[in-house]
Amino acid sequence: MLILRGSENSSCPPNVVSSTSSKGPDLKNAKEEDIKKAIENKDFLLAVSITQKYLENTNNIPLNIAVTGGSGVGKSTFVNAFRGIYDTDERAAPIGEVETTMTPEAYPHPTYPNVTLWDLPGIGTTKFPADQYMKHVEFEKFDFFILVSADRFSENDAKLAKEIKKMGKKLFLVRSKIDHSLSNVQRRQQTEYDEEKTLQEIRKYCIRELEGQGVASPQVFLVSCKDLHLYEFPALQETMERELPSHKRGVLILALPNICKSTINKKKEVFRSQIWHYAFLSATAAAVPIPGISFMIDVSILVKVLQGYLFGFGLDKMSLEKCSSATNTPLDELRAMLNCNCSGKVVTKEFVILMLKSASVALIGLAAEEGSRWIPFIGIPIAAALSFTTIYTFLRHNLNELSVDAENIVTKALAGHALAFSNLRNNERFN
Ligand SMILES: Nc1nc2c(ncn2[C@@H]2O[C@H](COP(=O)(O)OP(=O)(O)OP(=O)(O)O)[C@@H](O)[C@H]2O)c(=O)[nH]1
Ligand SMILES: [Mg+2]
Repeated sequence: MLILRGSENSSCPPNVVSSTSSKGPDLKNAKEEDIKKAIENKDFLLAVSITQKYLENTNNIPLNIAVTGGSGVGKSTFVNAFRGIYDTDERAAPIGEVETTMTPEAYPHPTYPNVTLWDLPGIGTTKFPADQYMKHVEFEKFDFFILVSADRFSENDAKLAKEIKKMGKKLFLVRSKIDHSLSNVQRRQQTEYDEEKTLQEIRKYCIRELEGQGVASPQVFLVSCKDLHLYEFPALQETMERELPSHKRGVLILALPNICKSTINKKKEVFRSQIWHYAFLSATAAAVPIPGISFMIDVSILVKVLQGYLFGFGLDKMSLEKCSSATNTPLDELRAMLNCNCSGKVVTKEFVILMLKSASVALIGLAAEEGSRWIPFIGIPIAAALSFTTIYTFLRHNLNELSVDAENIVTKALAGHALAFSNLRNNERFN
């Protein structure tokens, strides 16, 4: 049976990643010419298999992120927070009073296993000079480095920063535990305390230290892994996105933690840019002269892609349960905020067939309009055009609904977090 390749782990969605085009057929990497030739020769099975191969390749583009820095600065906490994993999760990098690792440890993203965060030993831990350290950790395989410090950037940090840049690798400097530093200053300064001014002073101090040690134009991001949506993690995300080559940008965006509406919107755009590929696959399959094959492919595509949306937006059952306990909101109350039929559900073939049946009337109207745009390229029977438009409009519709649900859940989570945070601050003030 022809199905799209999913994740190794059956609980994970497929890695649906990375084409940046939403304008229509541009299957350059998928050997557009080969597909056209296969279609001209009426070898639709071959066209399906080339398209599937293309999707497999683009969905598995690797992204390797190295996290390094001195001992105890919060590297493992960053690795977990970035992957949206609690420190207590069995997949978490061990935190706190553990023996510091001497070799790079790989931590795959729970939803996108092609994205790996690497917890690297700090340069001071290994006793290697900077150039040997880079060889020791096999620097070539990393797309970029994140160098973390919880206080001043040390001489070792500066040496490593210079070496990373010398090797032509991207480097992002993170000053961690900002929440902790701010609390300390607030306690000391009491009514004189000014958060913005304190943040500026910390940033200037870090930059001065780095420049003093020969690191040219350092940009430092002030981050709290306890509150990723606060301070400068969002700015760090945006800078990473900008500096990555375009074919990896979508990979990064999908792997980002859902900390604000802007992340949800970017994920929606990446998902949206991929829809026509699935619709195209469905259309080509519709032309395969084997009874039932198109339907089998359509349902398989929809199951995989909808699951991908749920996991990507944090609307799968487990993410909602986590959100419920983190925000102290009953699960039913969260569910009542969701409009899309598949939010919070386990998407199965049977479920998709039901969704298709209930959506069919609305879809047919849209199908006629959308279909006419694509028929010339596909150049195959009307059944194929209908298949294309059904998949296309069905996915567009559900993606829109799911992104609204995801925004609502993020808003709820942030409100819950703000409340917990202000209670914590009040408790600190009283103690
Ligand atoms: N308040 C606060 N605590 C943090 C933050 N990041 C890390 N921590 C705490 O700092 C301690 C050390 O964190 P780790 O993530 O284990 O640090 P590490 O750099 O991996 O440590 P080693 O692997 O031993 O080098 C833990 O108790 C974390 O909870 C943060 O942003 N804010
Ligand atoms: Mg660690």
